[in-house]
Amino acid sequence: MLKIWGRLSSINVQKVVWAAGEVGQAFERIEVGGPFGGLDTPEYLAMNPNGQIPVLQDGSFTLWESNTIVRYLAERHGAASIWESDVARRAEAERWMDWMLSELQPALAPVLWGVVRKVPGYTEPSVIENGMKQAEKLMAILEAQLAGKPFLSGERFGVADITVGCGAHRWFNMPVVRTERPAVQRWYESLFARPAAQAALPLPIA
Ligand SMILES: N[C@@H](CCC(=O)N[C@@H](CS)C(=O)NCC(=O)O)C(=O)O
Repeated sequence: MLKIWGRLSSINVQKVVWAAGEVGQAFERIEVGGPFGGLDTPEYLAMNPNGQIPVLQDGSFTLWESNTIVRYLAERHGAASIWESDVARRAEAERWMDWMLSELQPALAPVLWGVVRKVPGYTEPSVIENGMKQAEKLMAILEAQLAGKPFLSGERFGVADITVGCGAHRWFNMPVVRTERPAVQRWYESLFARPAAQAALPLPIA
């Protein structure tokens, strides 16, 4: 059985839990990180020297970096379902995964910290407004993409939908005023109807 290390309020853990569910792999999840601590022990640092979550253990194989774990689970256990064998189409999907890590997550994080987690230093309106401005810009890009395609991974659901879908879950469930994005909303609702998504994406977000 797979082992997934990390608290479920972490967006990066959510990606991995969702992917494991989509590829039909049973897993045990171990609560570490945030209020649970446990990331600075020699045993944990031997698994991930960054002292961060998530970590995946698949038998004797150990892996960190959430998007890489999603790719691994897809290729190792989900080739027929969420992985794309065509190189160009796969690159199109993977591009959205990298966009999530480098663009959308950094925009959403200060908003979550300010509005939901009330982290000191992030509650100033100007910090929240900057994050919202950047997030709206990115949501407009997503809207244009999803207006023409049912999924970010193309014609069928795949790894890009899992990773960016975790960002959309935060976006649609934070108490903020959002511009209407009908295509993003339709896509998010279709994702959240999936049992593996519901098992990975807690509500209310925290
Ligand atoms: N690039 C890493 C980032 C990992 C990361 O930032 N994890 C955060 C949670 S989302 C963490 O470990 N925070 C410390 C904690 O939860 O105590 C990945 O995608 O796996």
